[in-house]
Amino acid sequence: MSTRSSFSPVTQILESGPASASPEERVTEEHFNNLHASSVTYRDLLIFEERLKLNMIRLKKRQQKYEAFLGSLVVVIAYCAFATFYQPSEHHSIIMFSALRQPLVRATAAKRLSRAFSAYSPNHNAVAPTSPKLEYLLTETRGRVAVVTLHRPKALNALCNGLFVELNQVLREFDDNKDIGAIVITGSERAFAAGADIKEMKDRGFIENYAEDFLGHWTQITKIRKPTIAAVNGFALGGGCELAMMCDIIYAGDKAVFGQPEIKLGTIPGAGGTQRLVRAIGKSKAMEMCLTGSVNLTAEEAERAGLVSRVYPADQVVDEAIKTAEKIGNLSLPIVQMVKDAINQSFEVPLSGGLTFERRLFHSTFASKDQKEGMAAFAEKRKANFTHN
Ligand code: CO8
Repeated sequence: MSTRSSFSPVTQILESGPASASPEERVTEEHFNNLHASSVTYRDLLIFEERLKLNMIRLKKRQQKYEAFLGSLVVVIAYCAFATFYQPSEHHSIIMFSALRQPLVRATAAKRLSRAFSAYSPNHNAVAPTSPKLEYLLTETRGRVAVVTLHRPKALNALCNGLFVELNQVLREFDDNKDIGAIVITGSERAFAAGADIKEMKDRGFIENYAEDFLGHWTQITKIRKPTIAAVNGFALGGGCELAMMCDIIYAGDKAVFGQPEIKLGTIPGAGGTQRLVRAIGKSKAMEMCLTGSVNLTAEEAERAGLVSRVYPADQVVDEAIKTAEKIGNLSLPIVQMVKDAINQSFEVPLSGGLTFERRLFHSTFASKDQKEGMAAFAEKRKANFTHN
């Protein structure tokens, strides 16, 4: 993600110059508003966060300066009041000047004063509550495309429970969001995901796994009704390979590696490695990968075998996935969902049942406004304007 080359106007604003005090460089309400714009990238958010931190430091320094000034004023006023009633000696003057040199005294005096005033001033600094922060994911939207980045760099995006809980949550949110038409899931250049978190699960027992349906919530991804595209760079091992296979389309960076090494840990794939992989690449290759745990597929091999639909240079794969997601996202959403349903049905039922299911859905598309619009646009030689109805 960090290598994406196209930066939005927000990035350009935020990147212009050092974090000094000039008004154009400060984070303003306009920048916040821009952050909702479709052109915002993950990089924008990182820069934005950085700029916010710098602004906070600057504000803190300014606050300290004001406090010091106010504190000095309090000390001088107190000294003047004292001098009005008593004859100040040289000793008193020395005490006052040394008090002025102590930031703590000045700040305390200022705080007392400001606390006294604050009871009368409006609460203009109140900030609206923000949504809870994601610990393991980064998310962004580009037009009708949502991009979810697995972000647990120190553990090669190992899929710990917390990561999957967050993933399910954000995918559900994007699935419910009518402004989103397709979702891209990606990781880092080094790892899409190096599998389930081995350290987290190593001491678990059978009874608790069975009783709690351990990792059963992973399958929620397959319930997402909008198209999902996995943009895979680096390791996609074990649960990482299975996560990619739960997506509708897989694009791979040229250095991607797909594997099912579970057998080397004394266990077996548990989220589709022995099922989806067979359907994707056939029995012999799937057996070889799962039985040895060490025969992995390179990106090119994965493409040849049909696991991956396209391979791109590592730094382009996310952009290419987003482009495809944009294409899909601009088509009629209900019709897109019908295609997804029909293709997924082919994994579940015999051919005759699948064909009947497909024909019924085909018939039903004629009840949609988008079918009327799509066919009218073709007849009138213009671009269709789908309204997702
Ligand atoms: N779990 C936990 N931590 C991991 C994992 C993982 N799967 N993979 C990597 N890490 C951590 C390492 O422990 C290391 O952490 P630290 O620095 O604290 O020691 C850090 O990531 C970097 O890893 P390495 O130093 O090992 O990096 P290398 O470049 O030397 O090696 C590899 C990279 C080859 C990817 C290596 O890390 C590796 O072999 N990882 C394990 C791969 C694996 O076996 N995956 C399968 C896991 S089991 C699984 O996925 C079952 C899924 C079942 C789903 C069931 C759903 C119902």
